[in-house]
Amino acid sequence: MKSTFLKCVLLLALCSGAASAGSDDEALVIIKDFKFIPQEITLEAGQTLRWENREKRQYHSVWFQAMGEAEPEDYLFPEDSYERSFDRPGVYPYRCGPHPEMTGTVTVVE
Ligand SMILES: [Cu+2]
Repeated sequence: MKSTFLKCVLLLALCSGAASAGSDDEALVIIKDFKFIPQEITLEAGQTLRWENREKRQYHSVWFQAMGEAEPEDYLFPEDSYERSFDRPGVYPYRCGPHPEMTGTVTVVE
């Protein structure tokens, strides 16, 4: 009797964990006050990350310079967003084009 109850609790815990991971499929980075928030984010391979500019006026960009990519010509103005998915595990640092002091890191795990 008691062990059945325990199994149910365990199952519930497992299911709710899986459900929240599933519904949280799109990860989000907010750009505000010249910062990427959170500055470091961890994704699972295949997940999509979305950056949203929530400044009042300031534009920014998301530039994976360390990956050898060209600086994006399209800036993210307030209320703009940018999405990118990451298929391979690794550590991907990025920066803002116009503001070199604005940096962030995407870590992708299996
Ligand atoms: Cu910026």
